[in-house]
Amino acid sequence: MTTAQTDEERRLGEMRARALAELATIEASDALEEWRTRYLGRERGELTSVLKGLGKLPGDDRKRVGQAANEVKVALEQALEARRGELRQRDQASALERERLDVTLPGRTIPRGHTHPLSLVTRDLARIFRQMGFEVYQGPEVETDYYNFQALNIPQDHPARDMQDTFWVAPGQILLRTQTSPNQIRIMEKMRPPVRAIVPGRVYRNEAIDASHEAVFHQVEGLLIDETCTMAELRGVVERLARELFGANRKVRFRPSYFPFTEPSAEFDMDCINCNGAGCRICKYSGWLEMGGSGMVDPRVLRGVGYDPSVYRGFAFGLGIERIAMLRYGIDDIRYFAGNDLRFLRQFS
Ligand code: FA5
Repeated sequence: MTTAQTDEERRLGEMRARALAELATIEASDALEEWRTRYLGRERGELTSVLKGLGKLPGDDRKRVGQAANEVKVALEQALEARRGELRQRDQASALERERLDVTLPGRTIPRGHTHPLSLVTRDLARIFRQMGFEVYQGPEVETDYYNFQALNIPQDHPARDMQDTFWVAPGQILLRTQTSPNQIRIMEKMRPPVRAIVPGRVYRNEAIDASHEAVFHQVEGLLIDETCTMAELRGVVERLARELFGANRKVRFRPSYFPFTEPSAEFDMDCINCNGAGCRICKYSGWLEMGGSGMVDPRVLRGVGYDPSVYRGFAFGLGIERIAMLRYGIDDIRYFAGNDLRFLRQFS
């Protein structure tokens, strides 16, 4: 038996059609939520208001309308979920499209760094000295007057200070080290003999800069202390260094010199790598290239660090690393090293 549709049933049918049509046009998730509240919301949803009115209907109608309302509710809920799924998929697809990677594009190459020529030479020096049993140490670039000068037998007002015009941090007390020699003292204070140490590092002098002088440059300090130790051994070490760096036939010569912390003192030269001693522009026609300063550690310096000079003796030397790098790579101006010109730096690896 068919029963005539109640007003409520007609209203439900119309609402369902309207709600579904609206849903199909919704594009954003906040609009979906608004749609849900409007039709299915517990407080003021249109469907809820039909359900709330059921109590007023006569028994038969109440059951039919109740069923119909439930069907509409289920249909709307399912349609809502389906639309939500569609929108989610669409959003994901457009995100993929936006973030698409074109793997056929060539990658961006990361430029490779180069080892600085001074680092290359320092590394070589460390290797050569390690082979001779020396250990490599480091010391501070900001030094006290005591370590840089006084403990090295250079008291205040000593004329030797004039040769190393200084950058002071606290005048008379703290300075940028002018040489790596303060590490002789630092090492002897910490170690008991035998000592075999080298200390490479940066040093600072208030210099007039030219093609062979920088205000910031590098030295390597060497120190050997033992019960027996002679200048012949110093010569052997320097000769081996020159030959490892510049070839097996290199000759070395010692010239008497003066340093307050060594006695006797000597500067050492190597025969010119360009002309083999004949004389050329590079060696200023002398046949020799200056390598560094050296000498037997002064007994006063040994006593100052608590070593007994009647038991221990030793030698020390200091070389300029830039000068070695210039000879090795044929560089004619020291200012290239800190000039930051990539055309220069890229030649080394
Ligand atoms: C010294 O600095 C002593 N400390 C060396 C020494 C150590 C002697 C241990 C005895 C015992 P000198 O001032 O000569 O000495 O410098 C040593 C080397 O540093 C020089 O032979 C030179 O190669 C380098 N050098 C000196 N001044 C400069 C500069 N302005 N620019 C670049 N290299 C420099």
